[in-house]
Amino acid sequence: MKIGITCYPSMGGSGIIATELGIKLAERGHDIHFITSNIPFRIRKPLSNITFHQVEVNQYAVFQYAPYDITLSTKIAEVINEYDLDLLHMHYAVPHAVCGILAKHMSGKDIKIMTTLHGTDITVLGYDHSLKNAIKFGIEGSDIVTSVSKSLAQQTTDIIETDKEIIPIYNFVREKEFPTKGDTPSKADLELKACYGINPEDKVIIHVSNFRTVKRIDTVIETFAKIHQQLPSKLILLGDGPQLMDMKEKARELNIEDSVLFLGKQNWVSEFYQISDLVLLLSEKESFGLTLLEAMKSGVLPIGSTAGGIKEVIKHKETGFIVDVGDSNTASTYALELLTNDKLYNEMQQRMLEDVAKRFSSDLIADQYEYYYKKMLEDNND
Ligand code: GMT
Repeated sequence: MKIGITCYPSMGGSGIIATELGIKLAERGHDIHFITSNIPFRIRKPLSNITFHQVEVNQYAVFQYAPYDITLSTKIAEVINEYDLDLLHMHYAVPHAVCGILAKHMSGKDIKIMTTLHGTDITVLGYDHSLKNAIKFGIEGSDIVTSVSKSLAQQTTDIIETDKEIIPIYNFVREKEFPTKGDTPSKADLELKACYGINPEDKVIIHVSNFRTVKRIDTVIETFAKIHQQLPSKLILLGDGPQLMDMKEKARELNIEDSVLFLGKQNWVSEFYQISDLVLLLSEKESFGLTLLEAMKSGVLPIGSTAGGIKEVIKHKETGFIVDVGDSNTASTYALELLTNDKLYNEMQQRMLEDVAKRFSSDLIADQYEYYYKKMLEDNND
Protein backbone atom coordinates (compact mmCIF):
# COMPACT_ATOMS: atom_id res chain seq x y z
CA MET A 1 0.00 0.00 0.00
CA LYS A 2 1.08 3.60 -0.57
CA ILE A 3 0.44 5.41 2.70
CA GLY A 4 0.70 9.12 3.54
CA ILE A 5 1.41 9.84 7.23
CA THR A 6 1.12 13.24 8.90
CA CYS A 7 2.11 13.85 12.51
CA TYR A 8 3.95 16.30 14.72
CA PRO A 9 7.55 15.24 14.03
CA SER A 10 8.93 16.52 17.34
CA MET A 11 9.51 14.51 20.48
CA GLY A 12 5.94 13.89 21.72
CA GLY A 13 4.52 10.38 21.95
CA SER A 14 2.14 10.90 19.02
CA GLY A 15 5.02 11.74 16.68
CA ILE A 16 6.99 8.76 17.98
CA ILE A 17 4.12 6.34 17.36
CA ALA A 18 3.41 7.74 13.88
CA THR A 19 7.09 7.43 12.97
CA GLU A 20 7.61 3.98 14.45
CA LEU A 21 4.47 2.74 12.69
CA GLY A 22 5.73 4.19 9.40
CA ILE A 23 9.09 2.43 9.85
CA LYS A 24 7.39 -0.85 10.81
CA LEU A 25 5.08 -0.68 7.76
CA ALA A 26 8.02 0.20 5.49
CA GLU A 27 9.84 -2.88 6.84
CA ARG A 28 6.75 -4.84 5.79
CA GLY A 29 7.11 -3.54 2.23
CA HIS A 30 4.62 -0.64 2.16
CA ASP A 31 5.58 2.69 0.58
CA ILE A 32 5.51 5.34 3.30
CA HIS A 33 5.29 9.07 2.67
CA PHE A 34 5.79 11.27 5.72
CA ILE A 35 4.24 14.70 5.07
CA THR A 36 5.42 16.79 8.01
CA SER A 37 7.08 20.05 8.96
CA ASN A 38 10.39 18.31 9.66
CA ILE A 39 12.02 14.88 9.45
CA PRO A 40 10.55 12.84 12.31
CA PHE A 41 13.35 12.55 14.86
CA ARG A 42 13.08 8.77 15.29
CA ILE A 43 14.10 8.15 11.66
CA ARG A 44 17.73 7.16 12.10
CA LYS A 45 18.66 5.56 8.80
CA PRO A 46 17.30 5.79 5.25
CA LEU A 47 14.92 3.13 3.94
CA SER A 48 14.27 3.12 0.20
CA ASN A 49 10.51 2.95 0.63
CA ILE A 50 10.25 5.87 3.07
CA THR A 51 9.98 9.33 1.49
CA PHE A 52 9.86 12.53 3.46
CA HIS A 53 7.94 15.54 2.14
CA GLN A 54 8.62 18.74 4.02
CA VAL A 55 5.90 21.31 4.53
CA GLU A 56 7.43 24.77 4.32
CA VAL A 57 5.31 27.70 5.34
CA ASN A 58 6.14 31.02 3.70
CA GLN A 59 5.68 34.13 5.76
CA TYR A 60 4.07 37.08 4.00
CA ALA A 61 3.51 40.49 5.57
CA VAL A 62 -0.18 40.14 4.76
CA PHE A 63 -0.54 37.21 7.15
CA GLN A 64 -0.73 37.85 10.87
CA TYR A 65 -0.20 34.10 11.40
CA ALA A 66 1.62 31.74 9.02
CA PRO A 67 -0.99 29.47 7.33
CA TYR A 68 0.54 26.09 8.28
CA ASP A 69 -2.72 24.16 7.99
CA ILE A 70 -3.42 25.37 4.45
CA THR A 71 0.15 24.76 3.31
CA LEU A 72 0.10 21.28 4.84
CA SER A 73 -3.19 20.45 3.08
CA THR A 74 -1.80 21.67 -0.26
CA LYS A 75 1.31 19.52 0.20
CA ILE A 76 -0.72 16.43 1.12
CA ALA A 77 -2.92 16.93 -1.98
CA GLU A 78 0.21 17.18 -4.17
CA VAL A 79 1.64 13.98 -2.68
CA ILE A 80 -1.69 12.14 -3.09
CA ASN A 81 -1.65 12.88 -6.81
CA GLU A 82 2.07 12.61 -7.54
CA TYR A 83 2.50 9.26 -5.77
CA ASP A 84 -1.03 7.94 -6.29
CA LEU A 85 -1.45 7.28 -2.56
CA ASP A 86 -3.94 4.64 -1.40
CA LEU A 87 -4.69 6.19 1.97
CA LEU A 88 -3.82 8.87 4.51
CA HIS A 89 -3.08 8.18 8.16
CA MET A 90 -3.43 11.38 10.17
CA HIS A 91 -2.22 11.56 13.76
CA TYR A 92 -4.11 14.11 15.89
CA ALA A 93 -7.62 15.37 15.19
CA VAL A 94 -6.60 19.01 14.82
CA PRO A 95 -5.30 20.22 12.61
CA HIS A 96 -4.21 16.99 10.92
CA ALA A 97 -7.53 15.16 10.40
CA VAL A 98 -9.08 18.39 9.17
CA CYS A 99 -6.10 18.97 6.83
CA GLY A 100 -6.49 15.42 5.51
CA ILE A 101 -10.13 16.10 4.61
CA LEU A 102 -9.21 19.40 2.95
CA ALA A 103 -6.36 17.72 1.02
CA LYS A 104 -8.72 14.99 -0.18
CA HIS A 105 -11.02 17.63 -1.66
CA MET A 106 -8.10 19.55 -3.18
CA SER A 107 -6.70 16.37 -4.77
CA GLY A 108 -9.98 15.46 -6.42
CA LYS A 109 -9.37 11.82 -5.40
CA ASP A 110 -11.64 9.74 -3.18
CA ILE A 111 -8.73 8.80 -0.91
CA LYS A 112 -9.48 7.05 2.39
CA ILE A 113 -8.51 8.70 5.69
CA MET A 114 -7.68 7.07 9.01
CA THR A 115 -7.26 9.37 12.00
CA THR A 116 -5.55 8.28 15.22
CA LEU A 117 -6.41 10.23 18.37
CA HIS A 118 -3.58 10.48 20.90
CA GLY A 119 -4.95 12.24 23.96
CA THR A 120 -4.43 15.95 24.36
CA ASP A 121 -6.27 16.51 21.06
CA ILE A 122 -9.38 15.32 22.92
CA THR A 123 -8.83 15.61 26.66
CA VAL A 124 -7.48 19.18 26.53
CA LEU A 125 -8.41 20.71 23.14
CA GLY A 126 -11.83 19.02 23.19
CA TYR A 127 -12.91 21.38 25.99
CA ASP A 128 -11.96 24.45 23.93
CA HIS A 129 -15.09 25.77 22.23
CA SER A 130 -13.04 27.39 19.50
CA LEU A 131 -11.78 23.93 18.47
CA LYS A 132 -14.43 21.40 19.49
CA ASN A 133 -16.44 21.61 16.25
CA ALA A 134 -13.28 21.32 14.15
CA ILE A 135 -12.28 18.20 16.12
CA LYS A 136 -15.76 16.73 15.60
CA PHE A 137 -15.57 17.57 11.89
CA GLY A 138 -12.15 15.88 11.59
CA ILE A 139 -13.37 12.79 13.41
CA GLU A 140 -16.66 12.43 11.57
CA GLY A 141 -15.08 13.15 8.18
CA SER A 142 -12.45 10.39 8.63
CA ASP A 143 -13.26 6.93 7.32
CA ILE A 144 -11.84 5.17 10.36
CA VAL A 145 -10.90 6.70 13.70
CA THR A 146 -8.66 4.92 16.19
CA SER A 147 -7.60 5.89 19.70
CA VAL A 148 -4.58 4.71 21.66
CA SER A 149 -6.67 3.32 24.53
CA LYS A 150 -10.22 2.27 25.40
CA SER A 151 -10.32 5.09 27.91
CA LEU A 152 -9.56 7.67 25.19
CA ALA A 153 -12.25 6.16 22.93
CA GLN A 154 -14.84 6.61 25.68
CA GLN A 155 -13.63 10.13 26.53
CA THR A 156 -13.87 11.10 22.84
CA THR A 157 -17.48 9.95 22.67
CA ASP A 158 -18.29 11.89 25.85
CA ILE A 159 -16.31 15.10 25.32
CA ILE A 160 -16.78 15.55 21.57
CA GLU A 161 -20.39 14.27 21.68
CA THR A 162 -20.02 12.12 18.60
CA ASP A 163 -21.49 8.71 17.77
CA LYS A 164 -18.63 7.94 15.35
CA GLU A 165 -17.13 4.51 16.17
CA ILE A 166 -13.70 4.94 17.78
CA ILE A 167 -11.55 1.82 17.55
CA PRO A 168 -8.91 1.40 20.30
CA ILE A 169 -5.51 0.26 19.01
CA TYR A 170 -2.81 0.32 21.67
CA ASN A 171 0.61 1.90 21.25
CA PHE A 172 3.66 -0.30 20.79
CA VAL A 173 7.44 -0.18 20.74
CA ARG A 174 9.70 -1.54 18.00
CA GLU A 175 11.38 -4.15 20.13
CA LYS A 176 14.93 -3.68 18.91
CA GLU A 177 14.87 0.00 19.94
CA PHE A 178 14.28 -0.96 23.60
CA PRO A 179 16.33 -4.06 24.44
CA THR A 180 15.52 -5.70 27.76
CA LYS A 181 18.30 -5.07 30.28
CA GLY A 182 20.28 -7.94 31.72
CA ASP A 183 20.41 -9.02 35.37
CA THR A 184 23.82 -7.41 35.85
CA PRO A 185 24.77 -3.93 34.61
CA SER A 186 27.01 -3.75 31.56
CA LYS A 187 30.21 -1.68 31.39
CA ALA A 188 28.29 0.96 29.39
CA ASP A 189 25.60 1.10 32.11
CA LEU A 190 28.19 1.65 34.84
CA GLU A 191 29.90 4.32 32.73
CA LEU A 192 26.60 6.12 32.16
CA LYS A 193 25.84 5.98 35.89
CA ALA A 194 29.31 7.29 36.78
CA CYS A 195 28.98 10.07 34.23
CA TYR A 196 25.95 11.42 36.13
CA GLY A 197 27.34 10.77 39.62
CA ILE A 198 25.07 7.77 40.24
CA ASN A 199 26.73 5.22 42.54
CA PRO A 200 26.62 1.56 41.45
CA GLU A 201 24.47 0.66 44.50
CA ASP A 202 21.97 3.52 44.01
CA LYS A 203 18.44 2.55 43.02
CA VAL A 204 17.43 4.59 39.98
CA ILE A 205 13.93 5.96 39.46
CA ILE A 206 13.08 7.60 36.13
CA HIS A 207 10.35 9.90 34.80
CA VAL A 208 10.15 11.13 31.19
CA SER A 209 7.73 13.82 30.05
CA ASN A 210 7.22 17.26 28.56
CA PHE A 211 7.01 18.85 32.02
CA ARG A 212 3.44 20.06 31.70
CA THR A 213 1.26 20.44 34.82
CA VAL A 214 -0.85 17.41 33.83
CA LYS A 215 2.21 15.19 34.32
CA ARG A 216 2.19 15.91 38.08
CA ILE A 217 5.96 15.89 38.44
CA ASP A 218 5.38 17.37 41.90
CA THR A 219 4.00 13.96 42.98
CA VAL A 220 6.94 12.21 41.29
CA ILE A 221 9.42 14.32 43.31
CA GLU A 222 7.45 13.86 46.57
CA THR A 223 7.38 10.09 45.97
CA PHE A 224 11.09 10.06 45.34
CA ALA A 225 11.79 12.11 48.50
CA LYS A 226 10.07 9.38 50.56
CA ILE A 227 12.01 6.61 48.80
CA HIS A 228 15.27 8.52 49.25
CA GLN A 229 14.75 8.71 53.04
CA GLN A 230 14.95 4.88 53.14
CA LEU A 231 17.29 3.92 50.29
CA PRO A 232 20.37 5.26 48.47
CA SER A 233 18.77 6.39 45.24
CA LYS A 234 18.67 8.90 42.39
CA LEU A 235 15.77 10.33 40.38
CA ILE A 236 16.38 10.91 36.67
CA LEU A 237 14.03 13.44 35.09
CA LEU A 238 14.19 13.57 31.29
CA GLY A 239 12.41 16.31 29.37
CA ASP A 240 11.75 19.99 29.43
CA GLY A 241 8.69 22.22 29.55
CA PRO A 242 6.75 24.84 31.50
CA GLN A 243 7.12 23.18 34.92
CA LEU A 244 10.91 22.75 34.83
CA MET A 245 11.91 25.68 37.05
CA ASP A 246 9.11 25.02 39.58
CA MET A 247 10.21 21.40 39.85
CA LYS A 248 13.86 22.40 40.44
CA GLU A 249 12.58 24.65 43.20
CA LYS A 250 10.54 21.78 44.65
CA ALA A 251 13.60 19.51 44.75
CA ARG A 252 15.50 22.26 46.58
CA GLU A 253 12.66 22.77 49.09
CA LEU A 254 12.72 19.05 49.88
CA ASN A 255 16.53 19.10 50.24
CA ILE A 256 17.02 16.43 47.60
CA GLU A 257 18.42 18.60 44.82
CA ASP A 258 21.70 16.61 44.73
CA SER A 259 19.82 13.39 44.08
CA VAL A 260 17.35 14.67 41.48
CA LEU A 261 19.01 14.77 38.06
CA PHE A 262 17.35 17.14 35.59
CA LEU A 263 18.88 15.91 32.34
CA GLY A 264 16.73 17.85 29.85
CA LYS A 265 15.43 16.57 26.52
CA GLN A 266 17.14 13.44 25.24
CA ASN A 267 16.48 11.91 21.82
CA TRP A 268 17.50 8.40 22.80
CA VAL A 269 16.03 7.43 26.14
CA SER A 270 16.71 3.71 25.89
CA GLU A 271 20.18 4.00 27.51
CA PHE A 272 18.59 5.65 30.56
CA TYR A 273 16.04 2.85 30.94
CA GLN A 274 18.96 0.38 30.94
CA ILE A 275 20.19 1.89 34.21
CA SER A 276 16.75 2.38 35.83
CA ASP A 277 14.91 0.22 38.35
CA LEU A 278 11.55 1.95 38.44
CA VAL A 279 9.57 4.26 36.14
CA LEU A 280 6.99 6.71 37.53
CA LEU A 281 4.13 8.27 35.54
CA LEU A 282 1.67 9.82 37.98
CA SER A 283 -0.20 12.16 35.59
CA GLU A 284 -3.70 13.54 36.07
CA LYS A 285 -4.44 13.07 32.34
CA GLU A 286 -2.76 10.39 30.24
CA SER A 287 -4.38 8.59 27.33
CA PHE A 288 -1.75 5.81 27.27
CA GLY A 289 1.69 6.75 28.60
CA LEU A 290 4.14 5.57 25.94
CA THR A 291 7.09 6.18 28.28
CA LEU A 292 5.74 3.42 30.52
CA LEU A 293 5.68 0.92 27.69
CA GLU A 294 9.19 1.86 26.52
CA ALA A 295 10.49 1.45 30.07
CA MET A 296 8.57 -1.80 30.64
CA LYS A 297 9.94 -3.33 27.42
CA SER A 298 13.40 -2.40 28.76
CA GLY A 299 12.67 -4.37 31.95
CA VAL A 300 11.87 -1.41 34.25
CA LEU A 301 8.89 -1.89 36.58
CA PRO A 302 6.21 0.84 36.50
CA ILE A 303 4.14 2.75 39.03
CA GLY A 304 1.39 4.75 37.33
CA SER A 305 -1.66 6.76 38.29
CA THR A 306 -5.32 5.93 37.72
CA ALA A 307 -5.48 8.54 34.92
CA GLY A 308 -6.94 7.59 31.53
CA GLY A 309 -5.31 4.67 29.75
CA ILE A 310 -2.51 4.00 32.28
CA LYS A 311 -4.77 1.36 33.90
CA GLU A 312 -4.83 -0.46 30.55
CA VAL A 313 -1.04 -0.47 30.26
CA ILE A 314 -0.23 -1.58 33.84
CA LYS A 315 -2.10 -4.50 35.43
CA HIS A 316 -2.25 -3.46 39.08
CA LYS A 317 -0.22 -5.78 41.36
CA GLU A 318 0.58 -8.06 38.40
CA THR A 319 2.83 -6.02 36.11
CA GLY A 320 3.33 -2.91 38.27
CA PHE A 321 1.28 -0.70 40.56
CA ILE A 322 -1.44 1.93 40.15
CA VAL A 323 -2.06 4.73 42.67
CA ASP A 324 -4.56 7.59 42.89
CA VAL A 325 -3.51 10.90 41.34
CA GLY A 326 -1.46 12.87 43.89
CA ASP A 327 -0.94 9.91 46.28
CA SER A 328 2.82 9.95 46.89
CA ASN A 329 2.45 7.95 50.15
CA THR A 330 1.06 4.85 48.44
CA ALA A 331 3.42 5.28 45.46
CA SER A 332 6.47 5.35 47.74
CA THR A 333 5.20 2.36 49.77
CA TYR A 334 4.87 0.29 46.59
CA ALA A 335 8.24 1.55 45.33
CA LEU A 336 10.02 0.54 48.55
CA GLU A 337 8.31 -2.87 48.48
CA LEU A 338 9.68 -3.48 44.98
CA LEU A 339 13.13 -2.02 45.52
CA THR A 340 13.83 -3.98 48.71
CA ASN A 341 12.46 -7.37 47.67
CA ASP A 342 14.39 -8.97 44.79
CA LYS A 343 12.06 -11.96 44.61
CA LEU A 344 8.97 -9.75 44.21
CA TYR A 345 10.81 -7.52 41.71
CA ASN A 346 11.99 -10.42 39.55
CA GLU A 347 8.63 -12.22 39.53
CA MET A 348 6.74 -9.07 38.62
CA GLN A 349 9.33 -8.15 36.00
CA GLN A 350 8.92 -11.56 34.35
CA ARG A 351 5.11 -11.19 34.23
CA MET A 352 5.47 -7.63 32.91
CA LEU A 353 7.79 -8.68 30.07
CA GLU A 354 5.43 -11.49 29.07
CA ASP A 355 2.45 -9.12 29.11
CA VAL A 356 4.28 -6.48 27.04
CA ALA A 357 5.20 -9.13 24.44
CA LYS A 358 1.64 -10.46 24.40
CA ARG A 359 -0.44 -7.26 24.28
CA PHE A 360 1.84 -4.57 22.82
CA SER A 361 4.10 -6.31 20.31
CA SER A 362 4.91 -4.29 17.19
CA ASP A 363 3.69 -7.14 14.97
CA LEU A 364 0.34 -7.39 16.73
CA ILE A 365 -0.30 -3.64 16.54
CA ALA A 366 0.94 -3.31 12.92
CA ASP A 367 -1.41 -6.20 11.99
CA GLN A 368 -4.31 -4.27 13.51
CA TYR A 369 -3.53 -1.10 11.57
CA GLU A 370 -3.06 -3.09 8.35
CA TYR A 371 -6.40 -4.83 8.93
CA TYR A 372 -8.22 -1.48 9.17
CA TYR A 373 -6.32 -0.01 6.19
CA LYS A 374 -7.49 -2.97 4.07
CA LYS A 375 -11.01 -2.62 5.43
CA MET A 376 -11.12 1.05 4.39
CA LEU A 377 -9.89 0.21 0.91
CA GLU A 378 -12.34 -2.69 0.53
CA ASP A 379 -15.19 -0.38 1.54
CA ASN A 380 -14.01 1.82 -1.33
CA ASN A 381 -14.62 -0.99 -3.80
CA ASP A 382 -18.11 -1.94 -2.51
O1 GMT B 1 2.15 13.32 26.70
C1 GMT B 1 2.11 14.33 26.03
O2 GMT B 1 1.78 15.40 26.50
C2 GMT B 1 2.47 14.27 24.58
C3 GMT B 1 1.35 13.68 23.81
C4 GMT B 1 1.59 13.84 22.33
O3 GMT B 1 0.78 14.48 21.73
O4 GMT B 1 2.55 13.34 21.79
O5 GMT B 1 1.19 12.32 24.19
C5 GMT B 1 -0.07 11.73 23.96
O6 GMT B 1 0.11 10.71 22.97
C6 GMT B 1 0.97 9.63 23.36
C7 GMT B 1 1.10 8.67 22.18
O7 GMT B 1 -0.11 8.09 21.84
C8 GMT B 1 0.41 8.94 24.62
O8 GMT B 1 1.27 7.89 25.01
C9 GMT B 1 0.30 9.97 25.76
O9 GMT B 1 -0.31 9.34 26.87
C10 GMT B 1 -0.56 11.14 25.30
N1 GMT B 1 -0.54 12.19 26.33
C11 GMT B 1 -1.61 12.52 27.05
O10 GMT B 1 -2.69 11.97 26.96
C12 GMT B 1 -1.41 13.61 28.07
